[in-house]
Amino acid sequence: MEPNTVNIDRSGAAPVFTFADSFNVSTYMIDRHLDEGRGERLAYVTDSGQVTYAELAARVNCWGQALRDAGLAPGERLMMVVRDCPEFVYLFYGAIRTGIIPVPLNTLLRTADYRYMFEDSGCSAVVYSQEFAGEVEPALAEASPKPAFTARLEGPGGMAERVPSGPVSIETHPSTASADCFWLYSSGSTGRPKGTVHRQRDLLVNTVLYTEPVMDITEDDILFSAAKLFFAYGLGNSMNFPLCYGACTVLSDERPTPEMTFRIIEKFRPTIYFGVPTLYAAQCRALETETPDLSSLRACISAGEALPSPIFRRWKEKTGLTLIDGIGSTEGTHIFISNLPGDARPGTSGKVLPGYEARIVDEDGTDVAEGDVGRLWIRGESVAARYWNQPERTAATMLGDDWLNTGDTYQQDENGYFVYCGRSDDMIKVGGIWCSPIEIESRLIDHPLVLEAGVVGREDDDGLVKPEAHVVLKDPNSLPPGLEDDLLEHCKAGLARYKYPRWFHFVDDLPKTATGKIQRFRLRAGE
Ligand code: 3UK
Repeated sequence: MEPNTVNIDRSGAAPVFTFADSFNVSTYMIDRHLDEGRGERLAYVTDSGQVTYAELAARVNCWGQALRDAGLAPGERLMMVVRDCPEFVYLFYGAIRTGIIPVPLNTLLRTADYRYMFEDSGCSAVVYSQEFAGEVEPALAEASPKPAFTARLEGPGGMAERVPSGPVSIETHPSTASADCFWLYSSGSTGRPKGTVHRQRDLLVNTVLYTEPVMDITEDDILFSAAKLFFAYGLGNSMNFPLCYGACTVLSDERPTPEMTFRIIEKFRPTIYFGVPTLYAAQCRALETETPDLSSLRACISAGEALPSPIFRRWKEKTGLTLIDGIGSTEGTHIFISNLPGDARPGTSGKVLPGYEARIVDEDGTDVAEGDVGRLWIRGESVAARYWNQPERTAATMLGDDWLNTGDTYQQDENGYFVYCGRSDDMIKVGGIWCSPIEIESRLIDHPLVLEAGVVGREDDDGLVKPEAHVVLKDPNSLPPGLEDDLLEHCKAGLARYKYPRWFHFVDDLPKTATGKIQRFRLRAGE
């Protein structure tokens, strides 16, 4: 086989992938479109401009060259704290082109989070959008050791200025389908985030296995994801899915709100839209008084947290469109269990996509009886290889033979649809983004009047989970007026914005184990 090619046999029940011995995924996702005559078609559109596939391919080479010129070598990590813009894609694929490992980071994090990730990854470079300088630059100042190369994306001396302007021809770094390609950081309930190491093949395999049965993207589609590129969900939606089929993507760095999404949909007329349940709920509320033109949409996807069936119904009522809920994860690359158009069952995550396998098991890893609740394991060729430098957590999650312990509990209903029953750890998903209860509790305990705190997820009126805090005061006999507002401000100031508790309860003590660990399951049960 020609280097950097893949043969995808779609004749059987599930696609079968055969990769060339030498395989770098950037050729398939970027340059192939020129060979297939799509050079003049649009790859990206934004409020300020557009990029064709020919321009995209040229810029990926230029940005790859700029990374090389900055002294980065194959295998070294490039941390990206970058807003949604075409340069994100130039950096990501420019790095892969040259064998550098791109690591997109959540742009909503705080200095301490960034410092940890810069140190943990042993990265050689950090590139960041200037709007995140306030959190990233102090992290760089504190980090030890320091990355050798740092640059803002925009502005004087920024990365965009270092990129050669003329066409460059650059050798594609020889890699293999199972070699390290990119990382994403994934949060855990205990301990710090984990660098999740993905292979060259993962993003391509996942794109084919998920999107072909669910939305069958063609080069005539226009995609729009409210979830940003830094999130594994958005990374597929706005980058790997369209680039796999030569489709067009709308990018915006604006905060996703109902108004923003409606404006973008009316202006750019996307055919496929990706959101999270929290946003769909807000959009449904906005649709009670507004009537935006959503007629361009043919598919609406939901993921990141469980989709409550009332929101599925409201969206259908208001727009006539069926929400397609599917469960994916950073470790799985993207969605592996999904509903299908024409076969969407509200209140479930759907069925296993062909090419993936799923098991629901008990604590010993034995399959539970049909219909029983257990832990969800999935298997497929897009599952991450390992966590960076965390052999114990790798062993507990990547079980070998491409099996992944998702950390979720599920059961199958009588028709085989997978029904989400919560996490098997204490982690909370808020608007599709992780919150560790321990992190929120630690912040609360930092307050001078707080003795201890227990945080759990609780459903709001829409059935969406938000953090709820149970707080024990140092002086249980005095509850100063305004303390709740004070704690709220304290949390908002010290945590990523979405992590603040929506409810506070002042209690005399917290349920604990004999060894003093908070029993969050008892708090959840309302004890
Ligand atoms: C939860 C869901 C119920 C579940 C993601 C789509 O969310 C993504 O990745 P993360 O690593 O989190 C994974 C965890 O989130 N979850 C996600 N989707 C659903 N729970 N129903 C759902 N539909 O706990 C899972 O283990 O942040 C989502 C595509 C790519 C992704 N990375």
